[in-house]
Amino acid sequence: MKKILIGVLALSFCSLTNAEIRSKGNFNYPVTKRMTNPLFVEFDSPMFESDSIGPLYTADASAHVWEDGRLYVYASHDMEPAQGCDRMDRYHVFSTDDMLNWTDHGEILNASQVEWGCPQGGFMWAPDCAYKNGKYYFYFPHPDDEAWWHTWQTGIAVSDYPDRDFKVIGFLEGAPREIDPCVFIDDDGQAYFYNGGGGRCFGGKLKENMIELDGEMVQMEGLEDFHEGTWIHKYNGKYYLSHADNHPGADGNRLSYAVSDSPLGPWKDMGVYVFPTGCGTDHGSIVEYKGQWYAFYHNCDYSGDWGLRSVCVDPLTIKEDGSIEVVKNWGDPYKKPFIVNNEEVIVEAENYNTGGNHRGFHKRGFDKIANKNYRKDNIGIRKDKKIGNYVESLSKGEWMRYSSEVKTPGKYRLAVRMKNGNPDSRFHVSINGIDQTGSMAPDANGEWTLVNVADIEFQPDSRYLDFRVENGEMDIDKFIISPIN
Ligand code: FUB
Repeated sequence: MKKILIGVLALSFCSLTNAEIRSKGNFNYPVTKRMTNPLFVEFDSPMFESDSIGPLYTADASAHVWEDGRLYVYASHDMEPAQGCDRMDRYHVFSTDDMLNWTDHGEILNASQVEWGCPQGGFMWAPDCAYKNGKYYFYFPHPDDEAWWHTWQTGIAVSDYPDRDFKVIGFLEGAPREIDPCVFIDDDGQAYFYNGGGGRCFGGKLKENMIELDGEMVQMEGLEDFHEGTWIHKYNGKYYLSHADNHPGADGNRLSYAVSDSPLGPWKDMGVYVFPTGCGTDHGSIVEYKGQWYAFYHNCDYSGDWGLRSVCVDPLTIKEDGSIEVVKNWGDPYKKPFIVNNEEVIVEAENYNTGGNHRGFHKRGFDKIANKNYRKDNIGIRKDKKIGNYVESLSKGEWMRYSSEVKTPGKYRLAVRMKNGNPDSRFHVSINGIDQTGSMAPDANGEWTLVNVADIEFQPDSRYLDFRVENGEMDIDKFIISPIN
């Protein structure tokens, strides 16, 4: 019965015009809001197969500056509740002319409009868009069979506009059955197509019509630890290929880049430019807008669920020698960074980093009765007569971040004063987004306890420490970092 209903719904959806789809569920587009990271969550989204509305979760941002002078973001859309990446659908387009006020232009394409698509729908993964000869070409990975993991095609939809009226015209014949399409148009007008995932990255030329390959695609050489998410940009005559690496675990992939004198390589690996965001995947794009370079990427800080991601953007610095600085997305120390210098240092939990575009602290929902006297951007801080200030009920998916300055590198012992009454509670500690402790279970005695966490190596470039709650909830008073003699 459910299948029949979905089929009927899919058919009726196919017969809707784009404008009807865009206004379905009383969503009126375009809608503009002022927002900072994580982007787009303040827009409304229909939830998966439901009339309910939730935050708009987005990933895999492809950012382009088009002829009208606006910066457009083509992103994939994580539908809530997520089931890994299976339910991703209903691409939206966003634009801005000041990087602060963002317009959601609404849905431009969904799986039910892809005639050759997999029967179960969803699986509308990381897209890209290109502009040539007055037309916008939207490339999206989508399987053509139920066995989605090895049946990817690169769908192509075309429009006269950047933000509406896209019509699917088929798929890119002869392209490897891979995810994550990316199109780069060089200064001489030649368009290049790339895709790849699971460790292999392919590239080749597109014909002038943008819908056919010009010759075979070849595997890109010289990339190190390539996972997925190819993006190409050009700077000072050099080609840059950025991509997600294979950094494992809950902390997730990093973004790395490589350079070449040619758009098809061979490439020279240049290292990481976005540390893991705690989200499993990452996928970026790099673009210059109004004289400033920007790095788009995603995290899942807002939802705490790696299947419900949010696009973020931060300024990117390309140095004189052409190398890229690591994107500073960890905020600023509340007053000053903690200094690692061969003596005991106490970091009070309530002094988590402030601001920053990816925020120094994340606790879902606002806490109205917390100790408002302590700091203006106070979230979750309580005062206890004996303990003083502490952070209360840091829960699953929540985290705190502290900037560090390392004057004497080496191994230090980390202990945390915390209170936990839940035997299922788990946490881990990361440096520069990389897990240092593995999943740890604190004492569950319900009393303030000094928990010896781990011996941690601080390097000269250890920029910040994260305390991340994986399960349960706990109160945190302070971190004690002592030299190991
Ligand atoms: O969003 C689905 C997949 O996750 C993308 O295609 C990959 O790049 C990763 O972000």
